[in-house]
Amino acid sequence: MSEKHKLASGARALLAGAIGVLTALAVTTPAGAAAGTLGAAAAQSGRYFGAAVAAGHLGESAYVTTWDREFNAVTPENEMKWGPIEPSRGSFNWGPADQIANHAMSKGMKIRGHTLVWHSQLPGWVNGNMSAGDLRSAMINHINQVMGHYKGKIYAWDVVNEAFADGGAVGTLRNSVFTQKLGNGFIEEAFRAARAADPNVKLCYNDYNIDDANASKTRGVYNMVRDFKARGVPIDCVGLQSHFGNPPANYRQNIAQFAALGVDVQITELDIGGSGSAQADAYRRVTQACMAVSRCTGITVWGVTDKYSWRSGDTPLLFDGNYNKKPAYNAVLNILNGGSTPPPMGGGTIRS
Ligand code: 9MR
Repeated sequence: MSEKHKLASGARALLAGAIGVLTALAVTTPAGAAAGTLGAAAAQSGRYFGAAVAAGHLGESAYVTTWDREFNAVTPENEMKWGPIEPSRGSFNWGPADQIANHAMSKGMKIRGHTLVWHSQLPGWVNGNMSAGDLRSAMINHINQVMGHYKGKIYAWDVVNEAFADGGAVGTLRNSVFTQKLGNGFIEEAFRAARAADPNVKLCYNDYNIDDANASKTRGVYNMVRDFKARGVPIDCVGLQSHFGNPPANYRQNIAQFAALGVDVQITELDIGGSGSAQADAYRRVTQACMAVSRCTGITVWGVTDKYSWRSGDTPLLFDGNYNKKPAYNAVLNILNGGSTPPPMGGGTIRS
């Protein structure tokens, strides 16, 4: 090889090395470098950042593009609920839920399964005319079939959703067909059935208005989780839905107190009404609270864009109706990237 050729091949090797390094940097995003999307930023601390997605909007390219670009997790907004997925007994409508799940898997996203046992969005055939035995076998079959269909594909299931009452003494459950027929033990029965159906998925209890560390509804759920842990009833996580006006001042302490029981905490349906810097500030405090507790494993916002939110009049999400990033988006991204503006620890109201 001539000197000139040696030089040229040396330069090529250097260049290849440099490209290799650059590629590695681009793929792994080293600590300290800011990631440009919510999912990538959350992944730096081993967390996910998800959105609730509805199959009915998947034909809208800006919707899917925003989902794919920004989020590394998804919760089907309605498609896995008992009514939509088992509209008549033993006959399952997998199509819309599969559409979301297949898309998510093709992008390597985590999927939160929502939800197996909930008093709302039940099919008409689940009702008070059933005997206790019949309702029990319908519930267990539902858990087996749905968890079986998605075995190996789901990160965490909301096994039971919104079982606690908003008022009454600590620990009071909401009156439902489940409490009426099966008694308060239906929650435990559902969790035991879920563990048997799939031992490898995280099993969550999910609810709203359990964000204030001292609220009586929160105490009820806390006591249940502590009791489940003490008696070996399977439970792996608590979902704080977090449909806010404002996060309570003790939100971080609340996350920490659940985590201390030996469960993960996930923020599962976050949306915060408002706009501009006030909304950005509230989102920042929520994100900081999760980042402060190692067992807070991820955040899901309850929709991609304000225009399709269940409370769209409150403009509660991170992207406006035209998929523009809002100030709240930048606030969340900054905190996920390790930004540390101290939060004003003001109080606030909780949306019911
Ligand atoms: O966002 C969901 C909306 O499209 C449905 O009409 C509604 C039906 O009850 O459920 C909404 O999602 C709820 C979630 O499943 C459970 N927590 C409260 C959410 C907002 O109502």
